[in-house]
Amino acid sequence: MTSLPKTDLWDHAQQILIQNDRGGYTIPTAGLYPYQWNWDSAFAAVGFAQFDIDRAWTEIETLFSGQWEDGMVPHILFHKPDPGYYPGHDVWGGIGPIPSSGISQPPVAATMARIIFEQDAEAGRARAEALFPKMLHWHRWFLKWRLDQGAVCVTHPWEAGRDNTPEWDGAMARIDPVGVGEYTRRDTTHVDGSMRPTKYDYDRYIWLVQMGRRLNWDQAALLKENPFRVADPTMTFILLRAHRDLLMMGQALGLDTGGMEDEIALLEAGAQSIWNPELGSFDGRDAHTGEWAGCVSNASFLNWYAGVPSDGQRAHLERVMDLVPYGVPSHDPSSDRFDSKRYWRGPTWAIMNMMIGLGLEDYGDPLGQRVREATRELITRFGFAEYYDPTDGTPAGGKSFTWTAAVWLAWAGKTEETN
Ligand code: 9WN
Repeated sequence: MTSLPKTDLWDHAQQILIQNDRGGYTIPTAGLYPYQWNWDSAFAAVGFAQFDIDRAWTEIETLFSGQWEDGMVPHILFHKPDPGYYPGHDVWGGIGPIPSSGISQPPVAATMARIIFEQDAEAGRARAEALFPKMLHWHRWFLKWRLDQGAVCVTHPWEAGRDNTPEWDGAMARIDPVGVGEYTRRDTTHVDGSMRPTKYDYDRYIWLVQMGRRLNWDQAALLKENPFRVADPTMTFILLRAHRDLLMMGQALGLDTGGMEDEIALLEAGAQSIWNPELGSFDGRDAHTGEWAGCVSNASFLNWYAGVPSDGQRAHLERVMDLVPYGVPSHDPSSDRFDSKRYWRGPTWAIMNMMIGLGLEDYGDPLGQRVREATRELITRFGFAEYYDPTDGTPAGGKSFTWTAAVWLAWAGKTEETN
């Protein structure tokens, strides 16, 4: 495998975004993921902002065109039917203005919007102003329905965007997917099954979707019935960071930001509530049983991104980075649940690295630079894959992947001089 010159990589990354553009929204990759995904779009936007600022805003605007009346922004918008993906809108039965799923995804959008706004404060002012109340409504939907001790819970493994992380193993084991019926997966027709979640996982994913649909996605009813509710570092840290960024954007725009500081304080307390003292790490906590997941995952390292520094967490990060050449692994390589190829049970993901790295760089911590360089090397040597085996860099999952290209353009492909 030879290294590509950096200039070619820049062009290649741009081409991937342009090729995956479906007119106002970007698909993550052709074939495997033919729709608009929520957090993928937020990263796509910041990638577009590096060469087409107008298109960057449009990406986020299209995402919010699917916002539900209660404020929820779905994790998938099915703009045009596509038989290549399962489950589609016929299974989800989302109830918003655009056919959609019924769950959300980590709210990265306000953070990326703030970055774009800072680049485009004058021309982009009206667009930022129009997005602000929609983003606030969404954040408050999480605050209303998803808090446990101030930490943000996920109600489906897909909601965290880290589908099969070992953090969900305990909560998943309590689900008996009775009556789920026959269904045909499409993901394993696009990529090797050894890189994807198992049938055991999918039965539970689909069972949870069927339950949500039966309850017509009524959050109060789901709160009572849904057995899957885990206080999650991904959601907690990302919402905390997003709310800080939204507050700053609101202040810069002179908008009403009343109540936001208290909400930030609540989320800060929530972040402390997911510190597992035995593990000495931020961790998932089952909101029904109070049990810890016992996982040092790549989401555990989003604390700096959220403005929550921790020496103990830093020691874990150095440790896991020393264990594999191409970190940050999604699960601790010293754990017996580590699987270097299976999706969120080991592989390295560029977007997670970007958030971890940006957070550390905010604190002037040289470890941030180490994460950025590891990501740069990974992409330079192995291309724009969906994710990578952290033990040898093998590219895995979908190819020509939007968010990996966006990470290159907005962060990993930049040196300090080009920042
Ligand atoms: C389910 C699109 C999405 C990402 C998620 C990733 C994967 C979907 C799937 O792909 O999830 O949402 O079908 O596997 O886990 O983070 O947003 O790239």
